[in-house]
Amino acid sequence: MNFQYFVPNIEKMPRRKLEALQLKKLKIQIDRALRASFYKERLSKAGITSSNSIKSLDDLKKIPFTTKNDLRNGFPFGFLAVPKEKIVRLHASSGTTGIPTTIYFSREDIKQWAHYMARCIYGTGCTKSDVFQNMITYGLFTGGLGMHQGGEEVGMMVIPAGPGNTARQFKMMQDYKTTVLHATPSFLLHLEAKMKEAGIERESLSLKRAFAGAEPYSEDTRRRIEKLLKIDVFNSYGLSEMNGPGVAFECQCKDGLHIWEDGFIAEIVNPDTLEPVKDGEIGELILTILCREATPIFRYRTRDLTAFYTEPCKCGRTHRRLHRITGRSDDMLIINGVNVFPSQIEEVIMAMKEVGNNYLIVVEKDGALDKLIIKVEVGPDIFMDDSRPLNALKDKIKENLQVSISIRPHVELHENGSLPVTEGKAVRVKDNRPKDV
Ligand code: DLL
Repeated sequence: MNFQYFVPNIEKMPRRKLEALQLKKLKIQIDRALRASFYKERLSKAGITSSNSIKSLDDLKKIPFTTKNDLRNGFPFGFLAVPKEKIVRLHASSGTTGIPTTIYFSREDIKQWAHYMARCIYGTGCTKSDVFQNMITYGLFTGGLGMHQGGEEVGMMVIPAGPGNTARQFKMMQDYKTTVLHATPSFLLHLEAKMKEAGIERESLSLKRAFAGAEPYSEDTRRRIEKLLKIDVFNSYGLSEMNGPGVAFECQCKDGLHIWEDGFIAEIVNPDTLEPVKDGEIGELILTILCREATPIFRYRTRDLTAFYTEPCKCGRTHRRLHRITGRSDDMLIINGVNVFPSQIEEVIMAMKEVGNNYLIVVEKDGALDKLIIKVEVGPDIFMDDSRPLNALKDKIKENLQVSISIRPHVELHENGSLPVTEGKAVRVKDNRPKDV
């Protein structure tokens, strides 16, 4: 196979040199972070008052982990390490408390992000001759703009399609002769089903590849999409706290995701003891970003479970590979690529006085897509035989939830006291999606 490299001298850098580069960049990040109020306090407490306190990569361990809660507590500007005038963009994701985790970018940060993203895209075999239909959400979510700017950096023609409306997506694929797609794996499967329904011949399209990420999926799902759509599918991993997509990506070998170690320091720890696991063992991924000046973050607890590969990759890249994410160490649900914490749903439902004390969150597959169903008990004063107030209540629950979690769920109302009550810890979530990861 003829492997493609965007920057071969970095992508194939000997490990010793790569680690020296990481140390150099880590020291720069420390000096930057000391300008942010959150880290000024956190680092000083850990005895780190300047980059001189960091002598080796091992010294990173002196810094405590950073959590999503820390980011919220630092909202809105506690993590900001540059003057506000240097910020050119922000991205944010919602969370358990309604306080968004917000990441700020300088002009240089956006350039860096586009660069890492371009490496990912080029490494799958794409070139400037490709036509890239970006079918993921734009806006505060990082998937749209993140991938978009990477595609432009490679020189591909980027179609900022956004998600949904499959008929329009097919039209664009035909009109512009799209060769590369980006979507969640569930949307790619949905697309295939719609293609059949619409009677579109696969041969009328020019598709070659797709990038699929933002939610967990199995090797079987990848194969299924590849077979049905007759394309190569590459796994793409990232999270908004670490820019978004562009953290780790599969190369042409499609065997594990290379994590760009000149841009990120990756550790994998046992989520209970927080001690490092051996290479090859599954644990929680911890990430430190080295390629962003405006919002430095050290040792972020991603909650994603994965393992390092022990063998080097056939492609010759020296940056280590991660196994496909196998799950999370917290209760976050990912529904059609959107992150949802059960506590967000609870907060909305329990704030409504017409609602009773019990509810159940059910997630199912509806074709290829995920379906969120909220079963809610009505309050004791509401009668189940009067449909008008019931319908109004259903709509109100849907609307309030849409505002909070960006998903309009299906809502089922149940008589007061009729939903099952478990002894001991309440079971509030039933995730009925097949566990094939
Ligand atoms: O999902 C960024 C992204 C956009 C990645 C487009 C890839 C493609 P968040 O909304 O902050 O950011 O969600 C991050 O999604 O911690 C994982 O739990 C999950 N996730 C992302 N990619 C994958 C993947 C974006 N390839 C959270 N496999 C992460 C499994 C993934 N889970």
